[in-house]
Amino acid sequence: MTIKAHSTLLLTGAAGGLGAALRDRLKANCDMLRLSDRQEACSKLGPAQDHEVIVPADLADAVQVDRAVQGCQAIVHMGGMSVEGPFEPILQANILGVYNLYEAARNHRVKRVVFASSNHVTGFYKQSQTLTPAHPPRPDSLYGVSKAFGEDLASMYFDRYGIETACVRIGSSFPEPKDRRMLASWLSFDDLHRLITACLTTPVLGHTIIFGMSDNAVSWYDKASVRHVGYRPQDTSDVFKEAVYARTPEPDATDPAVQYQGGGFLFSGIPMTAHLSGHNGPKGK
Ligand code: NAI
Ligand code: 15L
Repeated sequence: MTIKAHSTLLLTGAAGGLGAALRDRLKANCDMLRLSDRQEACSKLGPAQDHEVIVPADLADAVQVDRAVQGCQAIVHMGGMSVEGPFEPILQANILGVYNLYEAARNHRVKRVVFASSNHVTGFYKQSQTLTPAHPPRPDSLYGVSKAFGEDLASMYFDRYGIETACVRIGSSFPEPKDRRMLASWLSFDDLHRLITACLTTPVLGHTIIFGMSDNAVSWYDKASVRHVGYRPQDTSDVFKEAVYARTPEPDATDPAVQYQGGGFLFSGIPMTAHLSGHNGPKGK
């Protein structure tokens, strides 16, 4: 299968954790990989290597984003605030930022985007539930809301302008699961690349929502719902289970961070209030 579906591919958030993991892997998907991040973060990238060009851009700056997008055929959009925090930076990077990105994509006739959405779009579902993309969003944080906004914006740009997007609700993509929750949400870097490759190469993508996970034994998502793009995960968190159990305490089943899919994001950022009876917060809060 040819995976070099686009000659110039833009990777935003290139200096971040997933950007670093994808940098070498995505070179197989294009002739020229354009790496972008904020100016100050671009120093982490070092010099551009073969088949790379570095174009700094703050997502909140429409002119800079337009320049980064010009001449690209597809975008892997990893840039933005990746955790919960104050509203202003989320507004700038994730809401204004994703709008600027799609406006630039429209302006330069980019055909396809892989958007790093997040499991926190549906973080207020219980871990006992199995979700499909048809479940409505239940964001657990301002961060989750900003990702839901990006998904809806992508839908509008598909319906109005035909720009195809895979909104990949990434679970927890790290070298290995850090805790028991991540045994369900883990996505290996290789599977992330497999999933992005599938989204970039499938003949018809449309606007689609995909839960991005490895083939973990425990899953909160219907595994069949990712098959339409041709993604077949090859890794599993199961190989880490014993080690994770050994180094982490028995979870408190009454703790909402254990009951809900969003885990600790339920209690980060804006305060949880008493009206959420039954959501009493972690012990001591
Ligand atoms: P990260 O925080 O390591 O990287 C994000 C990058 O975006 C950083 O290099 C940062 O400088 C850049 N960025 C932030 N604000 C920006 C702005 N205004 N303009 C330009 N660039 C800006 O995050 P990570 O882990 O690499 O995640 C990448 C993407 O995947 C993020 O969008 C995150 O929300 C999403 N995601 C990641 C998950 C994970 O497990 N790593 C899980 C779910 C979603
Ligand atoms: C995310 O959306 C974050 O970007 C990442 O840092 C992890 O915290 C992940 O979700 C998670 O839920 O584990």
